[in-house]
This record gives sequence, C-alpha cells and structure tokens, in this order.
Amino acid sequence: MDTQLTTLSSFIIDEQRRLGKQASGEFTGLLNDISIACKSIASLVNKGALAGVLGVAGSENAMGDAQKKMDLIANDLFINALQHNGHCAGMASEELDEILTLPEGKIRGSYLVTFDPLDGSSNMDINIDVGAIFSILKAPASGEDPTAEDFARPGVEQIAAGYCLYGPSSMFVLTTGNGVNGFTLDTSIGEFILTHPDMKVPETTNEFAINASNQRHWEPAVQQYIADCQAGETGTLGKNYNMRWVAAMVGEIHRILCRGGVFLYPIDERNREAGGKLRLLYEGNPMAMIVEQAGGLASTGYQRIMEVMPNGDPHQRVAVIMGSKQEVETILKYHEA
Ligand code: AFP
Repeated sequence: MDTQLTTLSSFIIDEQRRLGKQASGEFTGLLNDISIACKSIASLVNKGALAGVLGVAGSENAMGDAQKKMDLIANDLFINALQHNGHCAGMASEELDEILTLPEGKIRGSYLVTFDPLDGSSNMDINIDVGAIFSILKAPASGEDPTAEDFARPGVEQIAAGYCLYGPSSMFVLTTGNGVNGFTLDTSIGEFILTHPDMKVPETTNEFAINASNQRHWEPAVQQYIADCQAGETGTLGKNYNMRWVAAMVGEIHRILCRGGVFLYPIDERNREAGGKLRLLYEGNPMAMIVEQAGGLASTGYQRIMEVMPNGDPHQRVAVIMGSKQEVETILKYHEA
C-alpha cells in the first residue's frame, strides 16, 4: 500500500517552495478553492440523473448557447468557491454575460480567474465526458474592483491554467508555468492525488480531431490538410491517420496529453469575423498554456494563441490548432502556402 501519496495541495506547496516563490499561501489557497469547485461538480456529474442535474435550464448564455441545468450549477459552484476566501478579485465565466466582481464586504485577493465551468455540456445528457477549464491572471495592483480591461491580457501573462476532466475518473491537470502535472480524484478520501507527473505531448502523431461536419466551411489550408490525412500513406503526408471527436475540448486535450494528436477548431467562413468559434480567455489560452508547457504547440493557424491580444470582450473567440509539435508545424506550413 502506498503511504507516500502526493495530494494536489502538498504538490503546490512543494512546487512554490522549490521555485523560491514567496509563500503567502494565497495562490495555494486559490487553487484549493478551484479544486473544491471541481470536486463538487465531479460528485454531481457522477450522480447524473440521480441528482436531477440533467436537461436544459431554459436560458441562454452571452453567446446565445442554450444553457444546461448543470452549466448553471457548475457556474454557481465556481463562483461560490472563489468569492469567499480572499484569494480572487474577479471572475469571467462562459456562463456570465459580464465579468463578476466580489460582493460588498468580501476581501479582494490578488488573482483574476476565467473559467468554462462545464465544457462540452451537450455531453451531459448522454453520459459522455465533460470538463472544466480555468485560467489565472494577476489582479490589478490598485486593489480596486477589476474591469473587463484587466482581464484583457494575452495568454503569455497567465500565472497558471488547468482543467478538470470528468470522465471514467476525474482528473485535475495543472500548469503553473513549470510543466504539466495530472492528479486523479480518489473519491474515497476526497483528494486529487498526483498520478501523472510531468505530462508530455508526444512530438509526432497520426491522430487528428476536428468536427468534419463543418468541412465545407473551412479555409483551403485546413481543407487540404484534412484531405491529405484522409489520403493515407499513399498521400503527401505518407501515413495513415485515425480520427477522434469527443465534442468536449477537455477530452480532446487530455487525450492529446496522454497519447499525442492534434485538435482543430479552425476559422471557417461563418466565424471569420469573430476570429473562430472557441473562446480565447477560458478555452484557447488556458489549453494553449497547458499544451505548450507539455511540449506541444498552439496556434490560430497564423499566430501563437497565447500572443493574441484580447479586445476587452470576455467572450472573444479564437481559432484553435493545437497538439503534437511536429504535426502542428506541418499544419502551419499549409497556412503559409
Ligand atoms: P459546449 O461547452 O457549449 O458544449 O461547447 C464545447 C466546445 O466549446 C468545445 O469543448 C468543443 O470542442 C466544441 O465546443 C464542440 O463544438 P461543435 O459542437 O460545434 O463541434
């Protein structure tokens, strides 16, 4: 029996010490708040119909997506975990129209948190993987309530990023800019335990993930790349490919961290003006930081995702091409042509 388990909290404390970071405990506390939200969500997701959390809520979010009951519950659990302990100064969520500052009387912390509390929520009702994604930025030094402009920082300024996958087991995957580590929820003790230290995206792959139903709308570069993948070993790319589509970015990126691959949600003719479909602040940037920290690449096709300058809209969209380094480089060549 292993008596030397490393919990998420003890890992973060050790890492902060190892990196010589000043240990006020606030950052550790913030990650602990987020992990508590994730554990509460994991518990409800696992109970599913038994907890009465399936189905639609009858409302829409800022992007006009129909909200599921569990979207709203997960959002409330994140907000509740973040607003009481004095670690967070403000939040931006997929499920909130505007950024959220703290209620009167609450202590403002030093960090801003953006999150998608239930990524892939259309999978909820069919009992397939969903997840949560988060990104942490430094709050303005003024100590005032943050504004939307304070969240408009490029991904390179993220302090940390992570996701929680609610799959056959729940996994919390985290980067603080010093590699990527994965923790599995041991439900019997209620702790995330380090099970996947120093996760690395394999450099090469023959697996791609893209919603092929959008094919007719893609740009020529992506049309050509996918056509060449489908041509197999007799085509220009010279190898046979496999395809996967989970419809939850957390699931796609977790698979890529475990066995390599590329995930594309590219610009198409319908979302060109918006810059893509997925959201920059709580999908593109945090996943780009994780993938890069694990040795992969993350691009819009034309620019490193983490260098895209946000425009002040918390729901800004971005094109996403990320995963195994050599395969992303290959896709970028199609965009140069
Ligand atoms: P939801 O969280 O609204 O279900 O969206 C999931 C997502 O943002 C991303 O995780 C998926 O990869 C992508 O959208 C799926 O979108 P399509 O349904 O258009 O393929």
